[in-house]
Amino acid sequence: MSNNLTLSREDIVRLGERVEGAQTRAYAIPKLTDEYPDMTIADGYAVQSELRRRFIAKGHKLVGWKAGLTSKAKMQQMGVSVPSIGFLTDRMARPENSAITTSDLVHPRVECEVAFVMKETLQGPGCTAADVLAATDYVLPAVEIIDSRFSGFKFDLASVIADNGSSARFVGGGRARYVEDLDLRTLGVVMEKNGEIVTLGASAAVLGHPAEAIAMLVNILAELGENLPAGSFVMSGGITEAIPVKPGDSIVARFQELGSVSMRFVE
Ligand code: OOG
Ligand code: MG
Repeated sequence: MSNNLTLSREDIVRLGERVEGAQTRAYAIPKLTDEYPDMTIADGYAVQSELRRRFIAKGHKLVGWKAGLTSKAKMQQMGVSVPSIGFLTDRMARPENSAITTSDLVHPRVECEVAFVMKETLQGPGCTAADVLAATDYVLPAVEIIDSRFSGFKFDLASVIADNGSSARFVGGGRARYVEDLDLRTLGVVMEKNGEIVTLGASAAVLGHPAEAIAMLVNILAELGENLPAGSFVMSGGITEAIPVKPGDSIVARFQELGSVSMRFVE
């Protein structure tokens, strides 16, 4: 990491516990930098790794990773300028067309993403978009349900990384396609909420090409001492801004060439 650790081991464990409590019991907490103003990006990842360790110790399974804050729309919406990564577990996955409960979330928002399923393990540093495409089994459309545990969805980069990039739920679906059959830069996406178009965009919004976001993720993983295993499910980052949802809302994300992903929200 370019930034050094400023937190002690005890601070990291304490903050990991605090974030886990907020995620598991769905309550908002102040951003961590209110208490630790010197927190760096490296500190954020140290807390995120502690959170991952705690979940895995409780039997959650790591199924993949996500890139976040990779599009201008997302960076502007959240007021940050550098992308980040987070982990995904089996407990976060929800089936296509399912009813997703909101009582176990703080203030959920939905965003459209291109997801990759890997057939070969990737190891950084130096991973490129071409490496990613060669290691990809297929891509599919996904909707990520993010839920910042910080009051008002207000945070800075160190805090949001510690909160695992606001990861909460995700839904993959639509049509799986091979990357060689698509131009991944130019896929259009439209999100409908209750039958009305609420946001739209094109996949190039994600660092110019979604595979660039996955390459960046693999290179950050290398800094954390991790690789991206074959079989991983990886989301490349929200293409559009994230849209708030509440019980009663139904969402359809329509992707050019990749079909659509639907879900509805209940109490
Ligand atoms: C951070 C999560 C970012 C994305 O796709 O950009 C993210 C947030 O906006 O709360 O998942
Ligand atoms: Mg996302």
